[in-house]
Amino acid sequence: MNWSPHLDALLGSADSICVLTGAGISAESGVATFRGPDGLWAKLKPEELANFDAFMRNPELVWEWYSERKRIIHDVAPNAGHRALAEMESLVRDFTLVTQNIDNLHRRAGSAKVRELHGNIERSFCVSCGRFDNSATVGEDRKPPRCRQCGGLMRPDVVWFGEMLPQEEMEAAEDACRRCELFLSVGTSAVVYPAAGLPLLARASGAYIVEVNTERTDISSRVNETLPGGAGTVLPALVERMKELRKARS
Ligand code: BJW
Ligand code: ZN
Repeated sequence: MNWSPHLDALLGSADSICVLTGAGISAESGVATFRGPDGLWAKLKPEELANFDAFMRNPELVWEWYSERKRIIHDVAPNAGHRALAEMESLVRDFTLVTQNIDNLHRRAGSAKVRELHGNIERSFCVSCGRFDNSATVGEDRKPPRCRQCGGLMRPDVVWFGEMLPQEEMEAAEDACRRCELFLSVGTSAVVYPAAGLPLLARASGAYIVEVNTERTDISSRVNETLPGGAGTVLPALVERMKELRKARS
């Protein structure tokens, strides 16, 4: 696999790395992406499923859609791309993995320093009193369950359009962008803000930005380097090179 001498040097020396992932990294595990001809939004309208008003209009439909996705996610396994990022974490002093994915596959692959910008499908909370429920059984029914505390509707703990991202996660992601030397944008179309602004923030703060994607995206022309290909192939190659260079250094 080919990359520039500058990226090669950073693979050997960068002390601070931030990675942003999107649905593309889980595609090779069998989880559908959102956009594109085979994406979730090609068949289902986001405005009917991914905002709070849609949920309140038809909680059964939205809950059932998330239950179905939860079943799929439970049945799949992390892939070589997820595993490579878990290994990358162990090679770098200051490492932050920022994900837009709600599928929990990074943690299942062994990543610990994960910031989840759009929530996690494993959790739900009550729209009336805000009580969280992390129990695995919530969501296996077709109907949205009721809160054990107040009887309110439980909703998935994911971030829908028009909703704020979790503040602590977003601030940690922005901090990581400001201090990293190398930033990888992996498997995201980079169209959904504020996440799509992170590579640009990292670039404005002096980082070298590399995009890993099977296609060109909205930010391809604004990154320093693009590595075309699947995350499950490109990321393991980057990590192998990091290990080789860092072993030679120590
Ligand atoms: C591979 C691969 C392989 C495939 N290897 N690569 C106008 C302008 C600017 C902003 C706005 C606007 N109007 C509204 C907004 C704001 C809005 C927004 O950005 N909208 C844009 C779409 C225009 N953002 C929000 O509303 C956010 N909140 C917010 O801004 O709050 C402030 C605010 C509050 C109140 C009022 C106004 C502002 C919230 C965004 C929440 C996004 N939620 C979702 C659903 C999560 C739950 C769920 O999963 O159901 O998050 S939408 C969906 O998109 C999901 C994803 O995380 C997100 C990003 O998608 P992602 O990951 O990039 O996937 P894809 O499918 O798009 O791309 C996959 C990529 O992988 C492709 O490039 C492939 O090529 C690639 N690929 N195989 C490598 N093997
Ligand atoms: Zn409640």
